[in-house]
Amino acid sequence: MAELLDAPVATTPLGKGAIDEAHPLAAGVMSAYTGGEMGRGRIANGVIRDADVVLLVGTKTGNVATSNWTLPDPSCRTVHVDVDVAEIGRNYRSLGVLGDAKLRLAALAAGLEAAGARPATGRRADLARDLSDWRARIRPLAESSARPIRPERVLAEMARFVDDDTIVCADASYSSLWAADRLVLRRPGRRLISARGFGGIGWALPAGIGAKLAAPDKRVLCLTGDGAFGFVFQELETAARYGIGVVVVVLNNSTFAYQKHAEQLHYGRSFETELLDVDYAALARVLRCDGISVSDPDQLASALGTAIASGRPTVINVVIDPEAFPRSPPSTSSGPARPSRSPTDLRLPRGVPMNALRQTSSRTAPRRASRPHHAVHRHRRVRRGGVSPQRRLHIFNPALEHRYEHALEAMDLGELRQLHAALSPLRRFFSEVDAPVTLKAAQDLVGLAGGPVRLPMSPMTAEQRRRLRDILVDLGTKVVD
Ligand SMILES: Cc1ncc(C[n+]2csc(CCOP(=O)(O)OP(=O)(O)O)c2C)c(N)n1
Ligand SMILES: [Mg+2]
Repeated sequence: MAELLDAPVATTPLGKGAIDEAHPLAAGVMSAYTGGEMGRGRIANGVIRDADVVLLVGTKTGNVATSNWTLPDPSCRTVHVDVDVAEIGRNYRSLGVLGDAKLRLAALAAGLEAAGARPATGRRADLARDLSDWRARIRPLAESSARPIRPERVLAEMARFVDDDTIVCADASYSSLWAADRLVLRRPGRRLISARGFGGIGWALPAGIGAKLAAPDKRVLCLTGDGAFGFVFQELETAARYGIGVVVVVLNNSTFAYQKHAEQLHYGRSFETELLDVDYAALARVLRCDGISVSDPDQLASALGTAIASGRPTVINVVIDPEAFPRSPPSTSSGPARPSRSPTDLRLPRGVPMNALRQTSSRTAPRRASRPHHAVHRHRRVRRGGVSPQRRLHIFNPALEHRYEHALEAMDLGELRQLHAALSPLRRFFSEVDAPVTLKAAQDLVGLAGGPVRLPMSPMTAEQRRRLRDILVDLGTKVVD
């Protein structure tokens, strides 16, 4: 069907492998996680963002895959093919096609063909150009000789060993983000298994052992962080005891890095996220497996080759750069720049005409340079005072929002810390009126489209309302009826 229409195909992280990822119409893995500055997912996200119609196939349209329900844009027309009726229309108002994806796609393709559908021209060329631009952009990192080793280089080396029969088990945290974005699965099929959903760390090794037992003839590679591996490395003894030949690549940055970055992002600092530089290859040998430690990127290929050829359970401990991560903000599911679907229950100052607000729609427009003010549209919910429930307010703060977007895009933690600090007068104020707010709530209040917020407010005095208004005005928040 994609070929019939010349329509690019993006997959979700869990849908990776639904099509040959080297196909000229394969746009890669869309998501909040893969769409960072250097991600191939940026191409996939762009394809979905720019589409006028999106065909959703067998997807639960979760927050990660859809970048918090901004991709596709909710105003974009969608057709949703799914075997589960509950999925259709759950997050996107779609034209539903209930049934088995394979059968329904075949029927749709036949219908389109009969209706004389012709391929759009130029889509393949656009994708090819985007892909080659992206390759050129990441080449310095993918080929980097830096020490400590860049994870982009590890993934590039690993990708060479991922053939059509390889199963890759990627742990939660950055490992699964790297794997989803950088490995190219040719033969369609689900061969990247990752701990999405709950994202519990310590997953890759047990999953790899299970995969190898289920498919002994397949090559099984596990990709894990050092912190995650610390949860489960004792299972190496199990692998040795049963002779289960999994190869575990440990991206060892001596850090719970994702956790560290998430804490810095949300709280401005992190706690207990540094680890010692443990050599997990030595540990593997103690647990009766093989172990190879690599700190020179040029030895990655031979280490992988040796481990795979041996057929023995082997750990490759790769000393990677602790400052390197896939440039997209960790845990965007709770990050500051995201839409909200829950009501904001909040009483705000008179004058700035905000009383109790219910957020009915939010920032759903995709990030485009040409996008107008991302005003947050809110319906006023009357509590008292007889204000029309139909009245709409727009609260926005383009200057701060611009800075936030930029800082998130670049993962500029210093700038994010400063932005968080800028919100502290607001948070102090709410503490004083005995209604402490979270950072996210404060972001929402100043006109950044924050996540779900519920603020139980005690009534404010006129003086308090005035102070709150001054703080908001100082922060550059604009409120328009
Ligand atoms: C069971 C469980 N505990 C805690 C977390 C929270 N968490 C998410 S990522 C992460 C850090 C993982 O560190 P590591 O495995 O070294 O990977 P890195 O981020 O350094 O690549 C933690 C603690 C989780 N997802 N699952
Ligand atoms: Mg780590």
